[in-house]
Amino acid sequence: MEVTVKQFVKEFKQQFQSMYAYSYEEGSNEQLYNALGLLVKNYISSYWKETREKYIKNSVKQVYYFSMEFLPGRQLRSNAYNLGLLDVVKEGLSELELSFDQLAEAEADPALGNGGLGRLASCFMDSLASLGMAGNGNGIRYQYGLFRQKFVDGYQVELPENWLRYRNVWETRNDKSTCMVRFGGNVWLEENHQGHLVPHYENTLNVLAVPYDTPMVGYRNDTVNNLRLWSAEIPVEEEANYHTIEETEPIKEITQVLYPDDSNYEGRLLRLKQEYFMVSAGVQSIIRHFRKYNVPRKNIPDKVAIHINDTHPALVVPELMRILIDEEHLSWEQAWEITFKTCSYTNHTILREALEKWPIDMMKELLPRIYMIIEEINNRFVENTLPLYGERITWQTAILQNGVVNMAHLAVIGSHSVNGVAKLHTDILMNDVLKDFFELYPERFNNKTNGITQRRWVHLANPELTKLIDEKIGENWKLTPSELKVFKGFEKDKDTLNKLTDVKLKNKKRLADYIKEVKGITVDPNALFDVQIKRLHAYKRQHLNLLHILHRYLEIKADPSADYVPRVFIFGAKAAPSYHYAKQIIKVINSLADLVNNDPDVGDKLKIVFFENYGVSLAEKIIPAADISEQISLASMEASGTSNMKLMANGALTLATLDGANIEIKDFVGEENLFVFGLSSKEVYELKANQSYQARELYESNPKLKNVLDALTSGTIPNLQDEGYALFDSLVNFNDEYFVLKDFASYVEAQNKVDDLYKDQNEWARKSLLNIASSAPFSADYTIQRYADDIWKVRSCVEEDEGVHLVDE
Ligand code: NBG
Repeated sequence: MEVTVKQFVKEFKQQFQSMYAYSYEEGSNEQLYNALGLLVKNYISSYWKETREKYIKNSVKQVYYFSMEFLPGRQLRSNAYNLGLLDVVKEGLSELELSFDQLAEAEADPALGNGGLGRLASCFMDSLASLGMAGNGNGIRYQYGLFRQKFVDGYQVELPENWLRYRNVWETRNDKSTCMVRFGGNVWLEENHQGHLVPHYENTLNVLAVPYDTPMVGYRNDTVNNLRLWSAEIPVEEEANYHTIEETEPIKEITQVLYPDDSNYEGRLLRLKQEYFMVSAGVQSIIRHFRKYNVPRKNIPDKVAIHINDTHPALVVPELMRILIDEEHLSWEQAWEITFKTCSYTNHTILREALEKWPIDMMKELLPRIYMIIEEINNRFVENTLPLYGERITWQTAILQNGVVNMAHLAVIGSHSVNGVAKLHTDILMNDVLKDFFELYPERFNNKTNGITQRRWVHLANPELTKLIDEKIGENWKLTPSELKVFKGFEKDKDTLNKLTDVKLKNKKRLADYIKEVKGITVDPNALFDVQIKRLHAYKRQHLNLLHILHRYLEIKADPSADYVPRVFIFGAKAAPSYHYAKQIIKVINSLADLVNNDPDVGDKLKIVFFENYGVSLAEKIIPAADISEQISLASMEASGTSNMKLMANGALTLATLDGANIEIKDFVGEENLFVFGLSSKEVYELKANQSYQARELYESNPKLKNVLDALTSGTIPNLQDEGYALFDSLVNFNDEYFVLKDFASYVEAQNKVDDLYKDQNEWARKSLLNIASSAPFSADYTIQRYADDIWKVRSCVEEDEGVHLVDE
C-alpha cells in the first residue's frame, strides 16, 4: 500500500493525540506502541473489508481452520511488513526520534497455544492470506495465555500470563455476530406439526459467545483474512438471573485459561466445555452465513471446508449434524453427506495419552443432545462395518468404547480426509496408530508435511541473511520460495561464504548481548551456538542433551586441555505444570548450568544458557544465531517438528534422529550436510516388540556412560534435591522408556563430528548455505497449497501477478 513518510508522521501524531490527549513526546513505549498499532490497523481495515466483500460477492469457497490454539506472535512488524509499510513506518518514527524496534518490543506476545500445534496454525493463517485464499481461523480468546515461566532456584515456577493487560489493538469485538451456546440441562425430542422430530431443552446453561476478530494480513496482495476468537459472556437477557460474582464464574471460566499441556489433556470437564464452546460458536456462525445469503444447504461442502486441528475440535462433526438436522430439518442421510464432505482432520501426535477420550457420562451430562448424535453416528458406523469387516475391526474403531468417547475415531469417521504432518508420521498412522481405519478407508489417508512462513522466520527474524540472499539471487525467492535453490550456486563462492559467516556472527553477537542482559552470563560469540528449543518432554529428550553436556564437562575436568570446540548450549522449554519429570529435567539442567558456567577450569569451552519463558518472540531472537539445531527425539515419537525447519532456513546444521520431518530435511539437503545419529523408527519398533531392551546393561557395560549417570547422584551437580536420582532411576532402574542410553554413544560420536566440522569454518559455511538453499520445500506456502488442492479444494482469489506465486517446489 502507498503511504508516504510525511503522511505517516502526520497520522501517527494525530492518532497518538486522539488516544491520549497529549503529545507523543510524552508517551510511554506501551502508549506509543498502541497508537502505532491502531494506525497500522486503520491502514489494514479497508483491505479487510474489501477482502470479505470480495469473498461474498464471488461466493468463493472458504476454509475454516478450527483450532484450540493459535500462536500468532507479535503482529506489528509482520503486519507492517506484509502491507509493504515497514520501511515507511521505521523512517517516520526515526524522524520523530522514536525507535521502531523499541516500540515493537512493547507488544504482548499472545501465548494462546502450547507449542508447535498452535504455531503451525498461525503459520497457516499467514500463508492462506499470502496465497490469497479465503481462510478463516476459529479459536478461543483465552484471557490468560500459557503461563509465564520463571526459574526460582532453578525450578520452574508458573505465573499467569495476562496478555490483555494493556489492551490488544489488533482485535475488534464484533457484537453483531454473537451466538448462544447451550450446556447441560434436559433434552427430549418431540414431533412438530411438519412431522420433524425437534429437540426441546430445559434448564440449560446458556453462554453468549462473543467474537473478537483479528486481521490476518497477506504478503503484498491486498488480502486480509479473519481470525475469529470467541469469548464467553453472560447473555444480556439473563444478567438479572446472576446475583453474585461467584454465580457468574461457571460462564467466565470457559474462556479464562489455556490448558497448559501440549500432549496430555486430563479428562477435565472445563476443557470439554471449552472445546464445545469454540466448536458450536464457530459452526453456528458459518451456518448463519448460509442462511443470510440463502445458499442451498446441500451446497455447503462446495462453499466451506472445516478443518479439525487435532482432535480438540472434533465435536464439529456432531455439532454440524445437530444444526443441519434440528434447525435446518435435513434428514440424517443428507446431513451426514454434507458433514462428512465438509470436514477434514489432521492428527498431530501419536502419544497415546494425547488422543482424547471423554467419559460417556461426562459427555451425556454436559452435552446431552450432542451425545445422542454421537451415539447415532456410532450405531450406524457399527451397523455398516460389522458385516463387512467383522467384530475385531469394528470394536477397535468404534467411537464409543469402554465407557468413553474416542475423539480421534469420531474425527476419522466424520471426515473425508485424515492426514499426518510428516511422511514418517503419516506412515505410522496408517501402519500402527490408525491402522484399522486405514483398512476401512485407505482413500482418506494422506500426508501433509508441515511448513513455516519464511516471512516471519527469515525475512523479519533475520534481515541480514535476507539482504545477503537478495544481493546474490535477487528478490524473487520472497514471492516464489522455490527460487531459493538458486542460492546453491554460491556454495563455492568465497565472498558469499564469508558474508554468510559474518551474518551469523552478527546474529550471535546480538544474542550474546541479550544473554548477558537477561541471564547475566558472558558467552563468546565465536563459540558454537547449539540450540534445543521446544516443549520439555521426555520423548524430545532434552535429558539426552543434558547427559552429553555432563559428559563433556567431566572430560574437560579430567583433562582441561581436551580439544573441545567452545560451545554454548542454549535451551528454551516450558514443562506442563503437572509434568513432574519434565520439571525435574529443567532443574538438573539449571543446576548443571550453575556448575559449568562458574567453573574456571571450563572457561569458554562450555556454557549453558536456559532461557526463561520460551515462546515465539524469544524464538525469533535465538534462531538466527543458531549453529546447531538439536532434533533428538526418539525416532517415531515427534510427529513432525517445526523448529527444525526454522533453524535450517536460518543456516543452522541439523543434528538429528531420523524422526518426523528430520527425514525430509535430510532428503532435501543431503545426508552429508547434517548429522544423523541414533535408532531408526523401525529399530525402535523392533526393540519395543521384542522387549529385549536392558538399560542397566548399557549402564554397566559402558564406562563413560556409567560415569555420566553416576554424576547425577554423586553430588557433582550442586543444589539438587532428588532430581538427579529421579533421572537416574528412570534411565537405569525403570528401563529408560525413550531409549536415551541406547542412543547415547552415537549421539556423543555425532557431537564430536560437529566439533570437527566447526574447526573448518569455510566448510561449515558451505553446508550452512546448502541448508538455507534447500529449505524452500518447508515453506508453509507449499504446505497450504497442498491442503488447498488435495483436501479443501480452494483456490487463490488474487491475480497471478499479485503476491506470493508458487510455480513449483
Ligand atoms: C505437535 C507435534 C509436533 C508437530 C506439531 C505441529 C501437538 C499435539 N503436536 O511434532 O508434537 O510439529 O504438532 O504439527 O502439539
